[in-house]
Amino acid sequence: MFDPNEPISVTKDGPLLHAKARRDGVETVFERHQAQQPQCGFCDMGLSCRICIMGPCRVDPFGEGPQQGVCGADADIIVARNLCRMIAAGAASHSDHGRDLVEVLASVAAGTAGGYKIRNEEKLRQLAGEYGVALEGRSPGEIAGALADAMMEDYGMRRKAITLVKRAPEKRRACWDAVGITPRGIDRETSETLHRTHMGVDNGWQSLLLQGLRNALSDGWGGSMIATEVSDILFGVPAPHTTAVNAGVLKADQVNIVVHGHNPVVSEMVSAACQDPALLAAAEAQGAQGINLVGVCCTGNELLMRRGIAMAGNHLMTELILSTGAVEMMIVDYQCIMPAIGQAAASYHTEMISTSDKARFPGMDHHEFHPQNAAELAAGLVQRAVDNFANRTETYIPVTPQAAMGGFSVETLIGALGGTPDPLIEAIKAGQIRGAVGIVGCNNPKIRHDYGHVTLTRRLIENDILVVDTGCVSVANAKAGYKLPEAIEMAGPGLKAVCGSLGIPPVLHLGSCVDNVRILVLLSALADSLGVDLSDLPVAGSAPEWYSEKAVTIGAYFVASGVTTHLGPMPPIAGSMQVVGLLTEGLNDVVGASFAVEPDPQKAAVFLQAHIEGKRQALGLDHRTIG
Ligand code: BF8
Ligand code: SF4
Repeated sequence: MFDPNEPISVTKDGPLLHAKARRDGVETVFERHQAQQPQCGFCDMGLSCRICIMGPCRVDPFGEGPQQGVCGADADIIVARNLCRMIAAGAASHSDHGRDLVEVLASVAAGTAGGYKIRNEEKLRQLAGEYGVALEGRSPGEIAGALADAMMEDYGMRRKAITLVKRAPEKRRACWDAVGITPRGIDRETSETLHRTHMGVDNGWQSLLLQGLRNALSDGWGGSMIATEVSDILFGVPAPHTTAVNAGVLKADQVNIVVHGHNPVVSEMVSAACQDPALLAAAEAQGAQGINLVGVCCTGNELLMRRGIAMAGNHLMTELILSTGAVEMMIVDYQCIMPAIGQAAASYHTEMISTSDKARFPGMDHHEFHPQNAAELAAGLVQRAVDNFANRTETYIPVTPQAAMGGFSVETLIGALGGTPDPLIEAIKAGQIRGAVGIVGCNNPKIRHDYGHVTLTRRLIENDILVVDTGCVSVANAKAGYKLPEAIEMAGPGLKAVCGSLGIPPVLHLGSCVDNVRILVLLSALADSLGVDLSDLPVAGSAPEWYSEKAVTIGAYFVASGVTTHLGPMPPIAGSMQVVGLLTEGLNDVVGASFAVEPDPQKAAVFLQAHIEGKRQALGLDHRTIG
């Protein structure tokens, strides 16, 4: 476990701002984590159940106490049910985010969405084609309306399979059909998981876990994919940008506004308002040199990907950046926003604003964004942030920003390769690039902040493995300097040569957590070009510091898609060796991939390398012996 006597983070800004927060008497996630020790061992192993009120129950892992809950559920059933409920919650979160975007798309089509518009007609037409929407003689608005309707049907129960599973290689779809885990409807799978895990429904731990995989697939190839694609239609397809990261992106002489959360529906409107000449003039009248919008967490990633907007930090930095005293306003939507953050802000002049009808927080002012009022509301909030500049006292911004390159969509990546994935495939076949790993997910105070991400990434690129990242990992790696074209100097010779010739860094930022679907689409293009299944590719996933239910779902849809995935923290399944066995071994025979758990990123790098070399060998490519 994390040692409280060591610095909380491998970053420079983290420990400095943590010390400042402590001087200011602000309690953070690190102190609260410490105060929770020791955490419950039953829960940690997945052996406690509070699904019904005959309980709560727990199973004794040492075999001395009860081995069944009041209803008779044993360790295997309890562990499997708990894990499936985590997957359902993660899928619901991403997919509900996707639903919000579909609603904005429908409002744009109806002409009731204020400042939103279709920014990328090409993507609109492409998606509409995939959904079988007629294009002939229709305006973009009409196509958008029909597409939104068709996407809404994916959420329901009218289809045998959600539409975008068609994007997966044929062999993968055949595998899902054979196992019976092709997702039918996005909400349907989440709802069925909750049904099956109710007391007295599905008590087969294997059949429960298969439903968990189907539910996860309904997110990866459904709700999250819709979230990403509709965001691209409404806000543009990301293209590479140079930007800046770490707490140093806050500016002592400007009005600083931070957006936090996940849905670009809010942050894009705030971004537009920050460029309003009248508001910029108001800022100047307050003595500020401008309005500086920065992001944290995934809504920041969305802005960085499309607009090159700077990122102040990831999950464990969200409270700490407030201790700079330089934030006039933080505007949040939903997911990963700690309920304590309003309390941290109360020690400073920072105004905290919540915006979603489904997410309230203590210590925040609530101003609900809807497509109809978003532009006006965003402008009003930015004005309020400008006015708050006058209340600022001293600021403490102890670092200078780190430059980074972000904004790699599948479209721009394949564009950079000359319009086809073939050059990447050739580099893999030739062994210059051994394979690729998608490193994704969160921070977790159980692990030194960003240590898992940057250590694993460094080891992989040194060994000629291309890294793509999303979510909070992407900020960690950007802060470490891995996202500049010059970072090829840290890479092995083959990766250095390939990235050098393309002018790209060895670590590519693919976006927010819903954007993990970009990885699925990219891998499908590679698999189709090679004529193989996703599980044959020399690739893997990893979540070295994951904390959230969404991350469990992402890991599960990666594995169900054939991508073996490493986890840093152990999921709460150790109470059932049957469940552990199925997830870490047995799934190889079912979906051609499995989970691996290894908290030490150095050892995880060796495991991932060995996995990639094993896949190379199976493909008949040159391979190395690892470990
Ligand atoms: O969706 S990586 S801590 S911010 S859950 Fe959250 Fe994890 Fe960060 Fe984004 Ni994803
Ligand atoms: Fe206990 Fe069974 Fe109820 Fe769970 S579902 S709380 S194990 S009685």
